[in-house]
Amino acid sequence: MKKITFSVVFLLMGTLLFAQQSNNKIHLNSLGFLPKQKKEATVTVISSTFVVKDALTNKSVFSGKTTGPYYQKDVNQQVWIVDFSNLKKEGKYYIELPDGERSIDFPINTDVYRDPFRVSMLGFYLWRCGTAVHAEYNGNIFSHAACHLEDGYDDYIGNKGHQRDGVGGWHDAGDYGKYIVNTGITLGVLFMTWEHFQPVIQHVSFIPDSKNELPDFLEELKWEMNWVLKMQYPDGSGRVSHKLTRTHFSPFVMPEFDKEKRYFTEWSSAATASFVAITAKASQIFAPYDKAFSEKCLSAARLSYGYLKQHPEEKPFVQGDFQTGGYQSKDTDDKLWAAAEMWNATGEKEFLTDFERQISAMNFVVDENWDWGNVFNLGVFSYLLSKRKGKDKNIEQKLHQNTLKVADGIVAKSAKDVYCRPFERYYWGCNGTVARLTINLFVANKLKPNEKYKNAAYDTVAHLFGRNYYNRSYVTGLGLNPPMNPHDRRCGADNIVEPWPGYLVGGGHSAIDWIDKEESYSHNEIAINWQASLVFALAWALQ
Ligand code: 9MR
Ligand code: 9MR
Repeated sequence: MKKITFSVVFLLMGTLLFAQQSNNKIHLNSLGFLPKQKKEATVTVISSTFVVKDALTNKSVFSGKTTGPYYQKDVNQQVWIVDFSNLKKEGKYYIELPDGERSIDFPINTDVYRDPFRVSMLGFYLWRCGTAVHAEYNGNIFSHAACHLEDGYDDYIGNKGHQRDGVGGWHDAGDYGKYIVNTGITLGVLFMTWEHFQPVIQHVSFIPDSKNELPDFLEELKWEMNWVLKMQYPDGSGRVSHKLTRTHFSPFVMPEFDKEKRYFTEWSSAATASFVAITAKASQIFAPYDKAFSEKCLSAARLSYGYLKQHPEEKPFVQGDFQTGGYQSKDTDDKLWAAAEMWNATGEKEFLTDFERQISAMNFVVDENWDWGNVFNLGVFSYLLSKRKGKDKNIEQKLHQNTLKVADGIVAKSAKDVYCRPFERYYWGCNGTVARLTINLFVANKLKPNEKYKNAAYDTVAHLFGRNYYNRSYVTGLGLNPPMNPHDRRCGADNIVEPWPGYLVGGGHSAIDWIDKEESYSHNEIAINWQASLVFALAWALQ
C-alpha cells in the first residue's frame, strides 16, 4: 500500500515537472548564445514588452518591445518575438514578461557550443562496433563490451558459410546494422566539417581511450573508414556490398548480445559509387597525416570507379531475404559525387570531364531537401569549392547561382517561420535535413559572404535546441528537457534511465506530432546521417 502511494506521488511530481517545462511560454535556444550572435526568443503569450535579467542578481540588464503577434498555421499558435541581440555582455540571464512569465536561465558566452560539439562527436565514438566502448557522462557510465566480432559472412556473395573480416565501423542508428549508402552521406558531411572547420575542431578531444596519433576527430573518421574499406568484394572486382547486417532486425539487446549471423550483402551501384566518393575524399583528408592510408584509400577508389565505368548500368540493391534497412538509392547522384571527389583527389582531367558530362545531363538545381537518397549536393559543393583549375565556366556559374538562390530560399523560410525552422517539410529524419541545410547556407556564404546565411544557421541550431513548438531540445543529454526515450537498442537494454548522450532524434511527421517514445522509430530514432549534420551545424556555430 505504502509503495503504491509512493509511486503515485512520484508520478504526480513527474507530471508536474514535465508540465512546468513544456508549459513555459518562452521558447529559446537552451544552449545559450554567443556574445555577438543574433538573439531571439519566441513567446506564446500576449506581451508587448520584455526584460532580460541577470540570473545572479535578478537585476534588469536589458529591456525592449516585442514584435507581433504573428500567427502560424501549422502549429496553430499566435506568437510574439523577443529580440535581445544587443545584449552582448557575458553572463547568465533569463527573460521575464510583464505577466511574470520567466524563461529558463541561459548563458551568453563564447563557449556555449563547445561542449555540445564534443558530445555530438562522443556519440560517434559510442556508436563504434567491433570493440568495447566506455564513456562517462553526467554521472552515468555508458558502455558495452566488444560486439559483432564475427562480422561477417559471404553467403550472399557466393561463398556459403565463409567468414571474412568486416569488423569495425559504427552502428547505423538505433539498430546495429552497417550500411554503405548511409555511411556515404555521413562521412561526406563529416569530411566537409573537417575541411572547413579544422582550426576550431582539431583540439576537441572526446575519445576516452584515444591513441593520440591523430586529432580525435580524424581518429574517429578513420575508425569508420577502416571498416568501409572492408566492404569491397574480396574478388578484386571493385564492387561494394550494399550493407553488412543480419537478415532481420535484432531485438532490443546490448550489442554484444546480438549474436545472429550478419552478412555482406550483394553489391549495388549506388553503394559502389558512394564508396568511391568517400575513399577518394579520405585520401585527401588523411594525406597530411598518413600517406600509406591515403594511398590505400585512393587505390580502392580507383578500382571501384573503374568497375563502374566498365559497367555503367544501374545495379539496384534487392532486399531478398533481408528486412533490415533498405537504403535503396538511385546511383546517378552518387556517381556525380564520385567523379567530383576523384577529380579533387587526383586533378586528372578524366574525372572532371565525367563530372561535367554527367551534370550536363541533369538539371542544375541544388537541393534543399536532401538526405541519404540524394547526395547531388555533395558532388556540386565539392566541385564549386574546389580550388583546382579547369572548370567549365558556364557550368560553374549556373551551379554557383543556383546554390545562392536555394540558400536565399532557406533564409526566407527560416525568417518566415516563428520558430525559425528553415524547411517546410516533415518526414522520417527531417530534423537531420533541418540541420543539413546549414551546409547549403555555409556554401552560399563561401561563394558570396553575407551574414544572413550565418544567422539562419544559428537560428537552425537554436531551433534544434529548444526554440521550437515543443520548447525542448531534440538532442539527448543536451539542453532543455531533451529526449529521454530515443529508439536506440542500447538505451532500451542498458537499465540506465538517461539515454546515451549527444544524439539528434529524427523528429515529427507534422509540425506538432513528434513524440518522445522509444517504440516510435519513425519519430524518435537516432542515426549517423542526421548526427553528422548536427556536428556540421555545431562546428560552424563554433567559428
Ligand atoms: O528497430 C528498427 C529500426 O531501427 C528501423 O529504423 C525501423 C525501420 O526500418 O525498423 C525497426 O524495427 C521494427 C521493424 O521494422 C518492425 N517490427 C518492430 C521493429 C522495432 O522494434
Ligand atoms: O532514414 C531512413 C528513412 O529515410 C527511411 O524512410 C526509413 C525507412 O526505410 O529508413 C530510415 O533509415 C533507417 C534504416 O532503414 C535502418 N537503420 C535506422 C535508420 C533510421 O531510422
